[in-house]
Amino acid sequence: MFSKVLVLLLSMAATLLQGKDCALQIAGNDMMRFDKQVLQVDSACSRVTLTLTHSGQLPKAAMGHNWVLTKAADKDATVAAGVTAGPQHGYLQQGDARIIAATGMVGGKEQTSVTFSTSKLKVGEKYLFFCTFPGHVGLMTGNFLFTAASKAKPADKAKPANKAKPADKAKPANKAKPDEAKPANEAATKTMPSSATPSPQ
Ligand SMILES: [Cu+2]
Repeated sequence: MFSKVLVLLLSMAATLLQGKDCALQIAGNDMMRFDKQVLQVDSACSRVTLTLTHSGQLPKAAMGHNWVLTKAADKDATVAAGVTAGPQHGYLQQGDARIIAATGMVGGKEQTSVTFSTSKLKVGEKYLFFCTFPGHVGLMTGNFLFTAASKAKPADKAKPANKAKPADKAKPANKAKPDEAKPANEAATKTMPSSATPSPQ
């Protein structure tokens, strides 16, 4: 009994030291789209597990998706190298150091996941996630935000209150422009029953 409590306490302490495990979910469909354009974790997450679900029906060979994370600046080269690597390597260059994390390719109704450490990520750096299946990156790219852990924020740094704007900087009143006077009967005749006598000019 006592030892169980001890083990529990130790594991809690270990968790505190290691930071927490965080989870992200994303899905890709048959329309070549991810269901999220932005994914975010904060620096309190020491490990992240990303689960990719293919919500469509099409097979991997036709509409495969993966989820790859790199610095924004590394995206294009990573995709190009992946396409060259070909389907036998899941459209990823093996040992590509630019890749921070990547899942395998999935087809319709399949699911996969990858767990990665956030130790290489820097708050403030721009990261992108994308699919390296040929032709997909244009539509299947999103922002990956790695943000500073949210410690109890100092109560809203006194935002400048939304000052009511000085009441309508006297817009020039809509002066009825004399020259716009439409021919009076044009609009009227449209709604007028045909039997009605047009008003005399
Ligand atoms: Cu894809």
